[in-house]
Amino acid sequence: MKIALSIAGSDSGAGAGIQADLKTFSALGVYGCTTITAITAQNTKRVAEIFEVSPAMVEQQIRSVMTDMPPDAIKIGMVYSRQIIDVIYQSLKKSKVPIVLDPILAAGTGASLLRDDAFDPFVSKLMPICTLVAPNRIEAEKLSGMTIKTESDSIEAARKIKKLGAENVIVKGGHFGASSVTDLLLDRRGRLTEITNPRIEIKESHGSGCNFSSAITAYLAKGASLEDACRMANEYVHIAIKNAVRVGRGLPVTNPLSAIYRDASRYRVIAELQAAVEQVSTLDGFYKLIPETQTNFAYALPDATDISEVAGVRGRIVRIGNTAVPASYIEFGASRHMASAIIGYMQVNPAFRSVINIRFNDKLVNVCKSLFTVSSYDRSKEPKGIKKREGSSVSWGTMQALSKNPRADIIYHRGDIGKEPMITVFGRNPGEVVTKIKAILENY
Ligand code: PXL
Repeated sequence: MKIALSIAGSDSGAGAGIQADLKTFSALGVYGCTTITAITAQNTKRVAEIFEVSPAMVEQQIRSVMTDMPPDAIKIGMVYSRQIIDVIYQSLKKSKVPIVLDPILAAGTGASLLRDDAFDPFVSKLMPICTLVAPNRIEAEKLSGMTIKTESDSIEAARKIKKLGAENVIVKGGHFGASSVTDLLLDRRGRLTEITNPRIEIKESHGSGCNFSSAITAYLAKGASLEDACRMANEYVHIAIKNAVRVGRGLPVTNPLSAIYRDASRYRVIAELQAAVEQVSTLDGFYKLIPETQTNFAYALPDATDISEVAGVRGRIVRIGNTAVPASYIEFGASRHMASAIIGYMQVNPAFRSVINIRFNDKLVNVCKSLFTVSSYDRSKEPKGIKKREGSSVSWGTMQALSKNPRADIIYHRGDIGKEPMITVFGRNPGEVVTKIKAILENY
């Protein structure tokens, strides 16, 4: 396993600093080691106190790691004092692995995280030993000694910062207020690369800078090129900011683990649905329940609000003679109508995340009524505005039926001009839906 070392401060609120770095390293699959330079007492609103770790102890931590578990890349975050800068410089000046320097000057909530008398040694000692320095606009202004208002100012500042000794510079675009965020990378050969992402509409989030520099470090540890590492880190932080959490009353905190949670739930959703589609398709006589427009079976991610967050069968489960056959594979976004039904359902009851549609007839409705809680809606009563939006009819209808009976796990409608009548069977998960279908078939 590749190893990354973070030399940084501790944040008791765990949004930034060492805690953010460890979360990021772990999420990206590298083994994270740490050297703590200072302990901050802080929350999402403010830094209450800073305790400096002794330079000798900082040196010992670095040595302990380096002599036994040599890192593949190193990140330097909050360094706080000139004495600590000195021991970091002495410890790393002969290092052969990439060093990413995050020039932490102040916390997002305001407090200074670098003593005034440490700024000059920060520049003269740490910049020349780093592979990449990653300032935000405010830090780039301080390092370059110029005001940055436009993108060409950023380029000029990056050139000035490079002259201070940094091999490569990336000026982060987060603090510009434009509709997109462009990070500007100036590499060792003087080549400029722009990395752009849409801006996310949240005020400011605590930890994003630490997540970004530690993500670059993790990717470099895994052997990525500098440009690739910056691109992947940019995308990674974009997701972490998008999923920022309000855990305190101050700034929202970025969520660097959200990408792995998301991937894990996507995998579980696909695997469970795949198994259930196989089960339902091979149930004796299931083909008899398939309507003219065929069947789809959907399973939503927790908190899904969009069709792209609901998995379904691409091409539906189709009737071929006396068999039911999934036309293709399971895919997110594959089912429009059933995705829309479950999204509507989840707005009333988020615990139910799966749905299948079967044919409508009065006998089937009576079987359903004898086994489950059934409600219905009248598709011809749908307001015109909703009808026009593709796929939104079903979510409107589902919510109508639930407003009549919020406990309904089966909902039907009798169709409309050009619309086939339909029964939809809901469950907490696809397994539960299959159990219901089985019971319906046994009584049909
Ligand atoms: O976000 C910069 C930062 C880095 N390191 C520590 C911090 C902060 C911001 O608060 O506390 C320890």
